[in-house]
Amino acid sequence: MARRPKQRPSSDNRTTRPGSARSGAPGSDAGDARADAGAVGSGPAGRTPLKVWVAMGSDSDLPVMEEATKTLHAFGIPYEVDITSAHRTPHDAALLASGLEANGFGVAILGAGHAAHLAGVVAAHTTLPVIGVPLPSSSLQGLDALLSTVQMPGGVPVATVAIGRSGAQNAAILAAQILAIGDPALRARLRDHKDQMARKVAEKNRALKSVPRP
Ligand code: C2R
Repeated sequence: MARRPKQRPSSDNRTTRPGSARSGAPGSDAGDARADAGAVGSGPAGRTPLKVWVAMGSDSDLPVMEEATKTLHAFGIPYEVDITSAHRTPHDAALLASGLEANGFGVAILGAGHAAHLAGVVAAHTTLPVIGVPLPSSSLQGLDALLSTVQMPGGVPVATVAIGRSGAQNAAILAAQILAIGDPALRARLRDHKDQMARKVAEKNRALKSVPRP
């Protein structure tokens, strides 16, 4: 049984990269929204903002999971990234999951492909909300990962998003929405993000209508 660490354990395969709460990703919608909303990463009044843990089963998952870290960064949400595996480093994965709450995390995002058990195992070791991103790394294009992530038995929820990049992006937005419950500044950035998306669609519609059609 994994011990609950007081401090976050260090691990050989950890690629920790604390997200900066003070810089937005250039060119991203959320980054623009964040800039518009003013105060960045301030969190609920007087409190250190909770971090998001982004972990994945392999370094081969990183290109897709970067969609999540980019989005968190753009919203000014601090995060850390790890590679850990319920299959290949079971003790490490359990230890990291058990220590999340004590180490200042508020939400966990787990990406895995193939028979994806990582999110479920993390959910077994924490009471924090866990979001699973099924990844299309196998010959089944993520259908295997989708089913093994979403089909959790009763009592141990994993909020499962779409397969691949859009899922990784939505996992970050969902994490932001969870954290925004206690953070009005973050809620304002999410609102701006939605407004910006709506403006873009309206622009595209105007462009479509400006082209004469037979
Ligand atoms: P490699 O590319 O390292 O062979 O990994 C990873 O998420 C990756 O998509 C192939 C795939 O195996 C997945 N993996 C899991 C778990 N650990 C690794 N599904 C797990 O614990 O669930």
